[in-house]
Amino acid sequence: MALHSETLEQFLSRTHEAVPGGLAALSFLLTHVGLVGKLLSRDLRVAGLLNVLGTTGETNVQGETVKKLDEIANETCVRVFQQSGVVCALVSEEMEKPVIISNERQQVPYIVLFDPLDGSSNTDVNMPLGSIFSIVAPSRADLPPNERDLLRKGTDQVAAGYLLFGPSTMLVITAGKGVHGFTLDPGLGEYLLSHEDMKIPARGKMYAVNEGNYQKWTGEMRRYFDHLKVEDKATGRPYSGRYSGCLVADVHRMLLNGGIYLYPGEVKKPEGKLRLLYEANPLALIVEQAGGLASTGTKRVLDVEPQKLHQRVPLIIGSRDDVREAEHFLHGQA
Ligand code: AFP
Repeated sequence: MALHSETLEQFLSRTHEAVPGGLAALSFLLTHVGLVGKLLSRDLRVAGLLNVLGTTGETNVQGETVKKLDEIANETCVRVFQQSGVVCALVSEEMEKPVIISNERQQVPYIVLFDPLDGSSNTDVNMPLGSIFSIVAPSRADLPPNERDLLRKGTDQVAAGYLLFGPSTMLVITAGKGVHGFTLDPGLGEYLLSHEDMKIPARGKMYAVNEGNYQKWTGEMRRYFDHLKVEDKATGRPYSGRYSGCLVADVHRMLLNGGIYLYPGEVKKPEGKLRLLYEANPLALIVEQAGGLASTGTKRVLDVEPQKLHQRVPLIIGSRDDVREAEHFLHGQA
């Protein structure tokens, strides 16, 4: 099969060299995100044969059961980013405290906040999995990062990306100049540009939500969800339901086909389930860069001022018109 497209490295050097002073360090970091994808893809492809399925018997800072693959993915991320030489701190869903990386080199420009393995309930049943990455720059690259450097609004991100471990392994990234998708060619060991300048349709015909939570939702959320099921050809309703158990996989589908993913606040859990810093923010940046929206139901996700490292936030994300319509209901205006 001919090399029909650019590699990740070729694309980054072509698109970033135009930036005054270049973004060599950011490009270098993004290739390390790609390396994480190659390492995890290799492990996941044969997970059933490596005795890495099932749980470790531990629970993480979220109070969730830790799967063996959660731990392997986290260790892989920490090792790769520590060795990169361009990362001064790491925040992970799987680690209560941040890892501050002391570098003999003074100018260490980036902090990475990540969910090493999204969709853990899928690990043992060979369903899609993902990894999510948010990249911010510390206030000063010559001093160790402080808490203010870690608790950053989503608009402060310099880049974001996700890995999707599906039938193919994909890396989708944005550095503020559009969203670009790369597909891993395992034979070459290279990511090849397969989805340049991804744009999400203004409206879709699909929703991704855990309908089992219906009784826990607010009246406004139930009314929105019931609205999606009413027949109305002009607005493509009733929508189809697609829920994979992996946020990355569902958001990726929305990016390509349009639609909306919701993990809303509940009456007893208004903050929702998903984490702001390393799930909602990076995916919100990607979806907004592709022309979509990401809301907590009452405000733009990227404008939320973080208070705690592992804080949760309701997430309504996807096509522009779908998110706006959902907000209309959730504001109680419908
Ligand atoms: P896990 O990684 O703990 O499986 O959570 C996955 C996730 O964060 C997101 O990927 C899914 O969309 C959502 O949670 C599934 O949560 P429910 O099982 O409560 O629907």
